Amino acid sequence: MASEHPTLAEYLATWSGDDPVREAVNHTIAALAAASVELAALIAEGPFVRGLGETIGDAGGGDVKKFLDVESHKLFKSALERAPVAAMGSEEADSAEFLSEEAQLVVAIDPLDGSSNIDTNVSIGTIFSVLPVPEGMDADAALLQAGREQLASGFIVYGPQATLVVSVRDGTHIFTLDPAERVYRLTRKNISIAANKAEYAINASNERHWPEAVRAYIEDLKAGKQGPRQLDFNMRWVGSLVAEAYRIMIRGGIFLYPGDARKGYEQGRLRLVYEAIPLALLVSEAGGSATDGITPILDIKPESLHQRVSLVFGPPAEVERIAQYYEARPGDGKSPLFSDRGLLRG
Ligand code: FDP
Repeated sequence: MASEHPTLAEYLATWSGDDPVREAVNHTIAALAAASVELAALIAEGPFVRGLGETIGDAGGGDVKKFLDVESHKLFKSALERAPVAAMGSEEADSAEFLSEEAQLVVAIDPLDGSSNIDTNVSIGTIFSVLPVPEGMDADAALLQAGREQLASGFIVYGPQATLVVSVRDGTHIFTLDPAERVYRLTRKNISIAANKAEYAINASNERHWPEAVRAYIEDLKAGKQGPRQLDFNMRWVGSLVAEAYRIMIRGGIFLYPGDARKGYEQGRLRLVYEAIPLALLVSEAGGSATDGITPILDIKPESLHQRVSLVFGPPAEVERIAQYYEARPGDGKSPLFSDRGLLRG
């Protein structure tokens, strides 16, 4: 088993060698992975843990805070306190938390993604991004660098198996938790997002709020063989970003969570720093693209930790096709072109 499926530790040790920055990235990913093994065990206990999916407060912006959100945050924070990490930005905290002053890395993390699925026994996850602290830059500012600066990113899906999808910018790889030994083992190397899967993921209940570009694009997919695509498309919506992303990594398809006309959703629902940026690196290392509809996510410099963004990802040709829908309908006022770049604003 060991040679066919090297452990995450073996894989990262070979990758890092004696390079000090790589060694720091290696130790940081190892710390995150170890915490995720503990979290996977807690999630698996489900109803035996009192109040696992209980709502315990308001996370702002229409989101609720659950017991497991808070526990996950604590677990990853304590793991990162023992890693070479100067500061951590967490979806569960208002501002950056400072850890080891001298360290040269920062980590942005969504400790528990898809928390509305906790009680339903559906996959949930953790998403993380590892960034350098450039000379002369404060650690909290380092968390707001554009996604192109990432040294590594990954997500864990707590599903039928616990799986870690990770990139240290040498491709995107999948490690699966070996439950007997409580270690992640490499199960798929260098994944490549399939180009031609006729499957899309979008929360269709928001259709009436969508910008015209998205409505027109989805209409064309729904028209199937009789429509302009001359192909029947299938739809999937799990409601956990990690599960949609994992499916797309494995078999292709396209994901959209566009900004829409609802109050607070003008820039989308998903978080740029904690969700879109780490995912965009994994997608691009797997040969795909991720944009806000038009602009590559990796090119966007965040202005604040909790900033939201429209998110589209999948194979490059399909992502490009969606950009053409946005570009052809600049007058609808809700496309990223108009909300992000302010062309219609005073
Ligand atoms: P959740 O709020 O349950 O954590 O990150 C936010 C997220 O889930 C994503 O995982 C998921 O794709 C999306 O929100 C689901 O949003 P809708 O409820 O609007 O479908």
